[in-house]
Amino acid sequence: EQLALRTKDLPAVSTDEYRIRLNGNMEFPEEIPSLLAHGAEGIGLYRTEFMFLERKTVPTEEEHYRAYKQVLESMGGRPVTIRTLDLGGDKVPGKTKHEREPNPAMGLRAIRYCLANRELFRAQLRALLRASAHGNLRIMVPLISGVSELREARSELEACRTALSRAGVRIGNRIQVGIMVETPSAALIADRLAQEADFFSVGTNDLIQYTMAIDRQNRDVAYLYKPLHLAVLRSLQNIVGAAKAAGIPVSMCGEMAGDPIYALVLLALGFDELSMTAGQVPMVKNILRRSSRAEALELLNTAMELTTAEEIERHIRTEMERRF
Ligand code: PYR
Repeated sequence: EQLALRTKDLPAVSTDEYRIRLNGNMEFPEEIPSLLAHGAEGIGLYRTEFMFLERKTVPTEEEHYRAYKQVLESMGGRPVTIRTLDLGGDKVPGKTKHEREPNPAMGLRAIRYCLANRELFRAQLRALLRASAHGNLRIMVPLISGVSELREARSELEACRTALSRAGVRIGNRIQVGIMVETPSAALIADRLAQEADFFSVGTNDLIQYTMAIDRQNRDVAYLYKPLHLAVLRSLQNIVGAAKAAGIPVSMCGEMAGDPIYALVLLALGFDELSMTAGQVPMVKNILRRSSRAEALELLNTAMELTTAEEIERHIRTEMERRF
C-alpha cells in the first residue's frame, strides 16, 4: 500500500523509455475507486457476465446501461474496455436453460453463446452504445476463433447503432472494437484478425488452456499449465508481431499480466498495455520502472533458447530473483 501511494501517479516506463499502460481488471462498478487509488490508467477488462451470476433473472438493457455509464463516468475519459458477455462454459446464468455440456470449455460459450442468443447480445450492445456517450469506450469480444465471428459481432453492433441513431439516441463517435486473442486459431491468424480488429487483448488463462489442451477445471492436468511453455511464448510473439505490423495496440488481461515474475518477459515481447487486479498494479509498475527493455529482450532471448517449460521457468525465476 505504501508502494501504491508512492507510485500511483508515476507512469510505467522502463529506464530506456518503453512505456506500458497499466490497466485494471474489474467485475463491478464499486471497484473503480480502489483501481484508481492503485494507479490503474484505464480499465483493460470489465467482466460484464458477473452481473448475470448469482441471480435468477436476466439483467435488463437498462441495468447494463446504468452499470456501464457509471463505470465510464467514474473513469473520466480514461479508456474503459468492456468485454461482451463471456457466458456459457463454466459460467451459466441461472435463468437460461442450458444443457450441461460434456466439454464446456470447448462448448457454446462467450461470443458463440452471444451469437446463439441474439436478443441477449443485442440488449448488451444497445446498452454499450447508449453508454458510449459518457466516456471512452472500447468493446472487446471474447473467444474469437476466426474472422467471421468478429464480422458477425460488428454487424450486430452496426445494426444496433443504426436503429438507435434513427431513434435519436446519442452515441459516442469513436468506439473501438477489439478482440480477445485466446484461442490457438486466433493466435495463428492474428495477422488477418489485426486487419479488422481495433485492438487485441490476450486472455492467457484460456490461451494457455487451449494451446496446451488442458482443461483448467481438471486438477489432474494442472501441472501442465505453464505460461512460459515455448509454445505459449511463440504464440505471444506471433500475436504481438501481428498487432505491431497492423499498427493496433496489444494488451494482455489474463492472470499472467499481473504476476510480477512475468513482467520483464511481457516488456520484452512488446505489449502496449497490461491489465490486472488493483493490488498488482504497483508491484508490476515498480519492476517495469527499474528495468530496461534492452535487458528484458536479452532475458527473453536467452530463455527462448531453452527447451522445456521447466528450464525456461527456472531461468526466468532465477534472473528475476537476482534482480528484485
Ligand atoms: C483469460 O485469460 O482467458 C481471460 O479471459 C482473462
